[in-house]
Amino acid sequence: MRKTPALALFGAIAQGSLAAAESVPRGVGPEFIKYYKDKSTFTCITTPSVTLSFSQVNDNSCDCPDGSDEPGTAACANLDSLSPEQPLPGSSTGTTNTTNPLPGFWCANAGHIGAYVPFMYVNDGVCDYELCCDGSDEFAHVGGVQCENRCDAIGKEHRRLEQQRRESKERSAKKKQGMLKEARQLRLRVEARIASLKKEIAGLESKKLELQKKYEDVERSERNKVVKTGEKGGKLSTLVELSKKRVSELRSALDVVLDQRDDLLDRVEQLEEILTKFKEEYNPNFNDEGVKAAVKSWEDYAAAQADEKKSDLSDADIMELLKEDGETSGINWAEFENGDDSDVDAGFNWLPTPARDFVRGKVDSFRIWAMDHGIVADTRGDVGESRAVKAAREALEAVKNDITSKTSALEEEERDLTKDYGKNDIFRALKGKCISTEAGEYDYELCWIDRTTQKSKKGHGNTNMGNFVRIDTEMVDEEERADGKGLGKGMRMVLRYENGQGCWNGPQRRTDVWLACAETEELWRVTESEKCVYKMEVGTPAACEDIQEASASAKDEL
Ligand code: MAN
Repeated sequence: MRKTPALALFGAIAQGSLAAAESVPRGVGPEFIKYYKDKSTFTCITTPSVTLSFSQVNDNSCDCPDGSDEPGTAACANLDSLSPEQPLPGSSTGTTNTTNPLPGFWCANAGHIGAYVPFMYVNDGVCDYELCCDGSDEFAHVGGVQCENRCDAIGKEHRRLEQQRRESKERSAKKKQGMLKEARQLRLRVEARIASLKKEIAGLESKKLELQKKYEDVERSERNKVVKTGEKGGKLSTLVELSKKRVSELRSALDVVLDQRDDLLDRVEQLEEILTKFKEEYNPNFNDEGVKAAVKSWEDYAAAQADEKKSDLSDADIMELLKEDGETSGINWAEFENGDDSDVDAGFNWLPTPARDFVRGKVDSFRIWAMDHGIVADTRGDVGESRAVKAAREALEAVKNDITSKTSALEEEERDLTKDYGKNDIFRALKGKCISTEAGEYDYELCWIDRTTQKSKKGHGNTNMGNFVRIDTEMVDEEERADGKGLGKGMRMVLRYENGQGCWNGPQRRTDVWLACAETEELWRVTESEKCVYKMEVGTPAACEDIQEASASAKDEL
């Protein structure tokens, strides 16, 4: 069977039953019948100055300069627009520029679809069933050729395939609808994540301010402690424990000593009374030197006692010292034990709270100033960070880290929203998915909106063939493939993947991914059109027409 010429003459013309009518000369297509109505004369279609007798129509002799008098023979095939270019000796025009207004020999193909056959195929002894399933182009049976009418079978098969194609188109369009829905949901999810990240970051920012202040306060307060708070059972708690015990022992001892003092004071008093009485009642006329010396010593003692300054410590003071420690007296040990310990606090326990805070502030500032000016030892870095400062700092850092990671997640999501995912975001539904095929010594992989990869089957590692940059559209004009796995004709989306691995002595690899409609994602074939420039042909429902678009373009074709 002859190969179909590039310009297929399948007309989008309704079945040519009229052309088959007896009154119409053989080979006239429906839209040209009007030129052949007059049965006495025939006027050449594009050269109306030439009029012939109607008997010259289809007389196998090319009489019209435009060949329109031979719609049903190959006599004017040399004027066929499909004929190879040639100087035509003896041609009435003498040029190849004349074109036959008739597109070819009309084959009515009843039961299938009428079509034009190039004039040069008429009576050439070959059945051209692809164009002329009714075999009418071989009416002269040249060389005994008999072309039976196969239109019933061919028409049936054609309709079956058409039906199949239509159903597949519908399924693909439905899949596409599903993808669009998924893409919409994915976009909404990204938007929701952005909104919630923004909210979380705002919350974290105010928490950060709080924690920053808290950290500064704690650090400031901790800097001023004489003894830094250590771990449980560390220096301060041991010191507090020992001090408390020691103070309690000293208080008990003071109590005992106080009792002993009172006893001794009683006895001194008794003795002084005895000696006073002795001094008053002794007889100075007895010249007893021993008695005289004793009285003199007593008088000196009494005089010295009179001159001696009384102790500053009153009994009331001593009683105050003997009171148990607590919030309102002595040392408030609980403050130290609870970790809320400040050396200055202990000293100012007796002050009312506002006054104590004021004094504490002043002392703090002074101490820091003194440390800064080297007047007192700077203990800030010596002991290391206290537990309270560490906890405050770590809490602050945790929030800062959280803000950093959430901000970069937010930026990532915002970038994603501005990315080109194609019309109606359709490729969002394919994000993160990959398809592959093998060809020669490689496996090839396409990861949607990400990258293309060439993988050596011999274990030589993977080669990046390009990273996704954008979506373009380009025109293609390719023969339909029988299995439908081809680009066909029309505008097609092309996904550009660029800046892949450098080619030895050449550019960076890149891939053009051409898309055509298919029911499922499939990488049909990969070719390397020039060194390190790859072409992938891919089927996907994303490239299908929508149901409405499909029916609109079908109408256009009619
Ligand atoms: C490898 C493959 C080929 C490519 C050459 C270029 O063999 O990536 O596709 O043409 O490198 O050197």
